[in-house]
Amino acid sequence: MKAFFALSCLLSAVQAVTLSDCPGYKASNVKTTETGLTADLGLNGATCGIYGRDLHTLKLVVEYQTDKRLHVVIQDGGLNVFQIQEDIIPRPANNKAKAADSDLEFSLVEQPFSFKVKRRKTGEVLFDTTGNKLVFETQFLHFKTNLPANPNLYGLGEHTDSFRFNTDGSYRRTLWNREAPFVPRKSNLYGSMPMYIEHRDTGTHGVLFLNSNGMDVNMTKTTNGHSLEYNTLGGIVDLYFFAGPDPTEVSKQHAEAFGLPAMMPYWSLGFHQAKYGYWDVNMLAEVAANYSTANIPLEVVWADIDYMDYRKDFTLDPLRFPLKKVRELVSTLKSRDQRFVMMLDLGISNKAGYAPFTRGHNKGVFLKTAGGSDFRGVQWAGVVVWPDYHSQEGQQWWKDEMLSFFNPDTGVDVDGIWNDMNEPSNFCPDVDCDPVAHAKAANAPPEPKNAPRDNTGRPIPGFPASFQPKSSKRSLPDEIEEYDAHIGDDLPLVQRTRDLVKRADGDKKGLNERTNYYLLNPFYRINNAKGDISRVTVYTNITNNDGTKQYDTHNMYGLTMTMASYKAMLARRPTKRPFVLTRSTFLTTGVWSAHWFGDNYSSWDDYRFSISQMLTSSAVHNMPMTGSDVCGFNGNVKEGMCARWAMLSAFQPFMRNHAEIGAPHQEFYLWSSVTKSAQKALGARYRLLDYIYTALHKSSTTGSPSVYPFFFLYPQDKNTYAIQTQWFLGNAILICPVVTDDGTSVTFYLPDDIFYDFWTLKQVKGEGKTMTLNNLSLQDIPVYYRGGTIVPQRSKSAMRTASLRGNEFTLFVAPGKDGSAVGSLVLDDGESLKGSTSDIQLSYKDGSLSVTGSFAYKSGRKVEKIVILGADGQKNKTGSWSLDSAFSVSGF
Ligand code: MIG
Repeated sequence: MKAFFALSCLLSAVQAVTLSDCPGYKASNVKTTETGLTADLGLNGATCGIYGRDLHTLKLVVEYQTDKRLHVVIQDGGLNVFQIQEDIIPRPANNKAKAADSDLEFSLVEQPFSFKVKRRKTGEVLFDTTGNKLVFETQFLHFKTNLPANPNLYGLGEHTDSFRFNTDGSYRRTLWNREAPFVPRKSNLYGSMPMYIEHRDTGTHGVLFLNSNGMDVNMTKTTNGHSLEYNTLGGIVDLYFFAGPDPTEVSKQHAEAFGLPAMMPYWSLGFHQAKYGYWDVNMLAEVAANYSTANIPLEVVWADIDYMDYRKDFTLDPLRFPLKKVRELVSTLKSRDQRFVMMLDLGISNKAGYAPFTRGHNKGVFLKTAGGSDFRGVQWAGVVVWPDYHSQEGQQWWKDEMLSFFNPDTGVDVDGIWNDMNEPSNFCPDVDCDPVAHAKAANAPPEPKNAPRDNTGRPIPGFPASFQPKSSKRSLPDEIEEYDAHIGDDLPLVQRTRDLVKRADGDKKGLNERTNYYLLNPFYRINNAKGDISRVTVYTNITNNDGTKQYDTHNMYGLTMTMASYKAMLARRPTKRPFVLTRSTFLTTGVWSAHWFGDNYSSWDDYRFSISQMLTSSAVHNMPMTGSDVCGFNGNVKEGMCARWAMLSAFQPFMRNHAEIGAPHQEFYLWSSVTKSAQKALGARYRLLDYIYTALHKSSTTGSPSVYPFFFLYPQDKNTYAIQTQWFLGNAILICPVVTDDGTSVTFYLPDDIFYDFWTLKQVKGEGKTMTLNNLSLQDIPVYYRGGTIVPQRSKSAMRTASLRGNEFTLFVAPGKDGSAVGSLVLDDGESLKGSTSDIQLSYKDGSLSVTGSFAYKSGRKVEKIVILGADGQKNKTGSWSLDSAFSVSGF
């Protein structure tokens, strides 16, 4: 008997279950109402058991939440399976639209259960699980939709693959946040965005999968189409369909449901400079002064972890960044109309005597092991513990520490916060890693150097005496020793043997089976580039304060840190817009912060990815304020590349030059060609600053993108669907940078429409084909006004955004094919959360310009020139038209 039992186990172990063996569910008790539908889904005794225990009884809930938004949920009957906490991602209200009024239509087949989402009017199928059985297990969820052949799909970030997914063979996206230096291709990166849009010439729709569990999304060619398959490590089926049909409408519907992006302060659109390895406070002053000397606008100076005492958050290195002098730096920057942003890492040192740790520990705000002790890992501060933002106390502790360290009267009066390492990244790689031994082996944290580094000996104009050099010698070697606790990227995957014995029953019992072992080693393995899901991060068996597991919430760690930082910044300056920059992201991150794409490389590939990443982020993921590290973070940038990158990045929403500690300095002023490129590009950027600001304002009030992919504006033109090296900043300015390695020419697409060269103002007729420009110097970047738009600009640029705000405006009118044009301009004080706003509409037709709208904010600014672009040159009028009220000008 024993032998027989063992044998049968063995047999079932070798007979691998495949997804097609799974029975699927049967729908019963289908109840249709005017505004939705409910049904029971059951396995009726059958099992699949492919990667765990099946849940036998599920509930389907379908809600026509608005005319344009459909919500489809499949959850366990007992509601024991993890669902994203409502305080992290509040759910959209169900406005209970009538099914009959909805643009979308849900239908189902009872057995095996499948469903379709169609466009009601045309019957066009958008999502269709026919023939693909649902699998819903304790640690595995599988569903799959059939798509047309070669679909145009975008999103499912964060990735450095093509903007439009490759449909040649099979393509996989894995969503599991991880530190991803060098932003590798075909890999999971720092953020997870289970949201895609699909574009067809008949319309665009969006599908948001509200699920934070690790997952693989596979796109595969089928006999007559494609399929998109979700395999997750858990959670429920929670789908939001956005009907569009215009692509911009999808963005707006996404934001309407899950939150409008945070409005950025005006100053944050200025140019930012950072470097890992700004070794002391003098160096920050020196960099700021050098920018002034070089006549390149610099708005914000950033301090990386260099400022910290032994890399501990909420501390200053007493020798290199003494408080008194940092305060002096901040007040000097302020007097120069410049700003200061500082980094906060996630991991908190647990060193005895480190007060933020002691306070947090006493309040119990750190993640705990099952035994109740603080769970430890390794980050820049050495052995660290992990703030648990899933508790009120955790958030309160974070806020208190920020309020006290960044206290303007006694601490550092910072303007913005930079959140790093929040994937979370743990240098202690495996579950048997001993953090103490590991931190020791990695020699973490590094000893600060014995003495403050002196500066170069050149005077630092504009900074107080204490910043001026005392000797002409540097007191430290130029080589800065690197603390490298990173572990190799390519460690082999640990092979494990598993018995794939079929499991008979699930539900509550199965959930209880999510034991320590299975939380670390789920049967289904996602394609995490780091291997096991707990590698190089907080272990997935750790329980959060609210009882949820890191297994389920891992992908939201960065989001919770960002929310907490936003709230703390708000508490510091309750009337001002917080500025937070985060590395790790999840759905809704844009509601709180700006985002950069992590540790790219000074390569032409990465230069090009900076465009596609920005497009995905702005147009699909509801994060309008993004930008890659300008000139590349890792590696040694060459002059020509940095010049091109300066030009390109001036037309992305967030513009920050940043480099790695081991990389040579790459401030724009270090090369004469880059200086010239930066001066020209920043001149244009600052003149356009209010236009960019207006685009971001529209994002934060309507959900429209800040950066438009080509097809958003030409949805019928198939040539535009894959374009990823050109973009529209706002909806009026087209950028076509040089994108070939060390190139001096660019071949780019212009649709059948009217354009005007931004630099020469000459009309260019697009013909629905590519054109090539040659002999482009390092200061040349083709930029065009799109016909049909009006672009308000400051007549003159400035070295600071504060002085820019005093400059008057010129309106550039770019008539479209029908001779008319429209635009808008938002004016406010640039920093208040709730202040008066002027939302000004500009329109031009038949030789007359009219300026209307609301004028609640009194800027005192005027339009001093109106330029009407045309085929035969421009028509100009100069005058003095106040922007504090409506006006019109005719006779052009
Ligand atoms: O493990 O703080 O992406 O911007 O300069 C590297 C040092 C830690 C990674 C960030 C980068 C930052 C660096 N950080």
